[in-house]
Amino acid sequence: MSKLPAISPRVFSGMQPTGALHLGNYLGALVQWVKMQDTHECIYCVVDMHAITQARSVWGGPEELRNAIRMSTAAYMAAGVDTKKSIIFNQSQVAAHAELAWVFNCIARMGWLNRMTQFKEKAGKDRENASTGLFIYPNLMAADILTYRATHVPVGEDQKQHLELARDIAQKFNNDFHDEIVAEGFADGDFFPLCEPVITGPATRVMSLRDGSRKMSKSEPSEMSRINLTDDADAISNKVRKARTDPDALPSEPKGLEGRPEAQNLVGIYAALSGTTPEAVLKDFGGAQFGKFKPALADLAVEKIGPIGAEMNRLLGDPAEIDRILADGSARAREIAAPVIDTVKDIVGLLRT
Ligand code: AQP
Repeated sequence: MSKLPAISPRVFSGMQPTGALHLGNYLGALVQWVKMQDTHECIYCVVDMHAITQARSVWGGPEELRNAIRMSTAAYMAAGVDTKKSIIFNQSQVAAHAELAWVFNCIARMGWLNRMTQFKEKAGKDRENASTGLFIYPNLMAADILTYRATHVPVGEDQKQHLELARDIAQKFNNDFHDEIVAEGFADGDFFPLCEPVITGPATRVMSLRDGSRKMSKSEPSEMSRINLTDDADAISNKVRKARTDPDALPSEPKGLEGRPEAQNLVGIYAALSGTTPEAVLKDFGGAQFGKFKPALADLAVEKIGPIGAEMNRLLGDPAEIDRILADGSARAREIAAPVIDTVKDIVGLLRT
């Protein structure tokens, strides 16, 4: 009989160390992560095993990966994740993620994975050449969450489909092993929770500054497409000033932004950074040209993002301390993960001697 406690509210989320975190990661997820610490037990992961599912040219190589793991850790902390309250660690340090992912590779169906739009986008036209890791990425993501039997997952809009898949995997595991789960002492047959996506950050889909139809992304080759959390004031201002726009003035209501993706994106960023709504922004800037709006947005972005970059640089000045924080977080995460993966092995029949 398992000694695991009943499922209780717990938050899990992660980001890939594929480069510097950007404004989209911040507004789509990090702001919400920080907020949820006040109400939930939170586990935040630097998902380094996910990073290597992409071509080496995307994540760089071993030295770049190590640096990016430390940089992501510093970004989480600089944005406000408190390591006394919450756990921060890197995925590869807790073997249970990979072990549970293998079980889920045998639970998830090919047809489910074939429908994942992120795989299609990341694999591009050359699907035959994509890594198998990229294809089964959502199974590992489900394992990340369910290793902790987490119930809430704060993410940006782009992760919605992967979270639906995580729910399907949890449900199929609970169904396939119903009798064994009950025999382990989980009377209702719910071993894994059906985790809830929390897609409520201030801007759940921030778009590229160069193309309003593409999301802001770490792996986009153009640096001008995104504001990195490490950018200094000059870089932030320059990127905002050069952001693509159309020639028209701003409308006085959000309805007037339809069909103007770049304008909509910049207004959305302004609203998110200032803690207001697009309506309120357009009340102030309706009728203004971008020549007036962009400098105001640049000042706001420097004011809000600049201090995060400065704090990251301070934290990165002591890499040994970052490694210590990750080691401590991994130990705490392993403690939660161990009885879960042991019980999964017992349920499935993977003999533990
Ligand atoms: N543009 C975005 N707007 C809002 N939220 C976003 N997120 C990512 N981009 C945006 C959210 O940030 C979290 C971490 O994402 P990730 O690192 O796991 O990978 P991703 O979603 O694939 O983000 P990137 O920046 O595009 O990374 P690469 O280029 O490495 O693939 C998630 O919660 C995501 O929703």
